[in-house]
Amino acid sequence: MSNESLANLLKEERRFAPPAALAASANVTADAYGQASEDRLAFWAEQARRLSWSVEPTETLDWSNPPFAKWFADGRINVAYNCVDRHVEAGLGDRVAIHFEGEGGDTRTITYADLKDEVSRAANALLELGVHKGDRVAIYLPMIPEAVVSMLACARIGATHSVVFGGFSADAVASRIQDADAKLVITADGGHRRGKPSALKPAIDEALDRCPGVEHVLVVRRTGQDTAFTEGRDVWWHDVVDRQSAEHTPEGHEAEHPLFILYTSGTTGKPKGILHTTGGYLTQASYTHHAVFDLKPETDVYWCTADIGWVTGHSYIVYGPLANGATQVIYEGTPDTPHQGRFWEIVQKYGVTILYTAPTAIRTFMKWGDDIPAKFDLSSLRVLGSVGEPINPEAWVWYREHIGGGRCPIVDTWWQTETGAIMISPLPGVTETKPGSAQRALPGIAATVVDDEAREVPDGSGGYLVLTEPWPSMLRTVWGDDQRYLDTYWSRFEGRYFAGDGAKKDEDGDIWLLGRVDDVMLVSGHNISTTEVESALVSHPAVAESAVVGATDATTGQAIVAFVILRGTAEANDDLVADLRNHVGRTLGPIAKPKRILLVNELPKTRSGKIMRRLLRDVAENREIGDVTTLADSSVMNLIQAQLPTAP
Ligand code: 6R9
Repeated sequence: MSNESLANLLKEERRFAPPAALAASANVTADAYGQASEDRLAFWAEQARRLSWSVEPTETLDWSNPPFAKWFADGRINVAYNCVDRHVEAGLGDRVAIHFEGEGGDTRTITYADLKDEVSRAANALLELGVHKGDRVAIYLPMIPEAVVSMLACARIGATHSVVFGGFSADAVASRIQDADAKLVITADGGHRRGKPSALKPAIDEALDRCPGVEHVLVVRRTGQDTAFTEGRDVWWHDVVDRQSAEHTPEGHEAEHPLFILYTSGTTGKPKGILHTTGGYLTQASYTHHAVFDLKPETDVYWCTADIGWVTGHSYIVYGPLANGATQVIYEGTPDTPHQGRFWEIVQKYGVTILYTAPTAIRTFMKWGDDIPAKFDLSSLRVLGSVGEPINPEAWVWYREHIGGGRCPIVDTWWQTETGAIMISPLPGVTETKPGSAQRALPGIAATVVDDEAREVPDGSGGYLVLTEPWPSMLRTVWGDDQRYLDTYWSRFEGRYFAGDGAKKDEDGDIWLLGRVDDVMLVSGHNISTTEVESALVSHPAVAESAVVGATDATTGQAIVAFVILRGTAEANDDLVADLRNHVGRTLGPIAKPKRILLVNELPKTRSGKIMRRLLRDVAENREIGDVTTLADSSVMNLIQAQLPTAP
């Protein structure tokens, strides 16, 4: 990807300085960069001291057997104690930890004292069900407080959790349970989605036919729908957890004890079980949450809209915010139930000050129209975050104006399941932000962009994103498959972590993410990133969202095919399509003009909102559609195909 086209395409010149008041009282100032670069390990050792250890570590990093890292290896720590008990012991038991908002409007207010009792009861219940330190527990739950409680209960007793998205099929669940060899499954009768109860337990019943290692299923009653029970195996949460003692003494676990496994699908092959451990993970999850969101736990109300089944839910709903004593909102449902202003109603109701969401959601809100958020009081907001995909500059500016009232800094946070915590992001009180760029590695993190030969590219050029130093919350391996860990992440470039993302550095050295390298297109010998063509399309006033793929083409190698969703007000016709092609040509240059533009109402997305371009490539190349099991809604592909004209 040494081509000039990557570097030169998008010109984004808007700049936004941090608000003066925020800068003046920011948790982290520009000094942190200097301090960390002077002595990176001392910097992380200091961040580890933000936590309470039962045995303070004297070692920071053991990198004697790279790339198998050990952080804080001689320390002992209990993650649940750090997320719950220590706040209660500090006299903050009455502080709200979770404002839970059910989709149907039912609510629960859970203080840190309540959470401590509930996590302790659940920990005692796990022990009674025969779960011991080192065992694996699969969690398949909707977005309800019991999901948080279950994860913390596992962490408390040293059981390793594997959370599986509540939308995955029985097959996907079964393969993950088998791979992790889980002993217990925690699930619910169902959850509320789009105004209806949606069953979960039947998928577990089906999966468990193939998982003989599972001894018990602990079932939360959420919807009250009819639920089949297998005698001797299945037990209700309210029967087993509620009668337990609220006393449980947390033991300090080894810093490298496995905290969780989280499966990431990748594009091919069986899902990889990404393994995270205890002390380093919590250190970086907690520090980055404090630094990137500028959390003031006494006054902020934080809301991360991610699902718990995504790494974002692990690090920025459960571990980071709770370790920092945050008050947060957890919402069960979808953004348009019962109406398209639901998110803004929640921000207004709870006075949310920090909002962390995904570009896919922001583009959906753009499509629904500016008038919807305008009906609500969003003046409590002060910091806005984005995660999951590159955010198109136009969506960034829309987020800033229509949600942030033009006053909130936006932190575009780049990271992965594998990195465990945020790696590249602006700091809200420090960075002059640029729409569409994640900008700079955080203090203590080393990232750069290299070419095919592993040479660092000069400013103004593109290539592959790599991480050049180990970091505390890095994955430790692929569960049960060290070789796959080496092959996937550490063999492309000697001694450097290969993230699999394309990126460029601008003239200031700031980093722009360009999407997965698998998605980069090669058109007449030019590398063109799908992200940049998509951003050019989204910068047209008629476009809400787009997905771009390269389809095999006899003359140009690949041809650009764009799938476009229009904004609510735009009218679809041939003139508009011609105008969109020309708009891309004007913005990026003639080489980037899509050969075909297809107007659609939906795009295929994973449960964390990432566009699955692979499936669109199948459509564009008139092939049979590939594996759709990780789609949020597997019917989307039928809808798209039904809408399309037959290909020329
Ligand atoms: C946290 C998370 C990781 C992949 C990553 C990249 C994309 C995430 C991004 C971003 C551009 C950002 N990604 N954040 N791309 N800008 N701010 O999403 O983890 O689900 O494992 O996905 O998501 O392609 O490599 P995960």
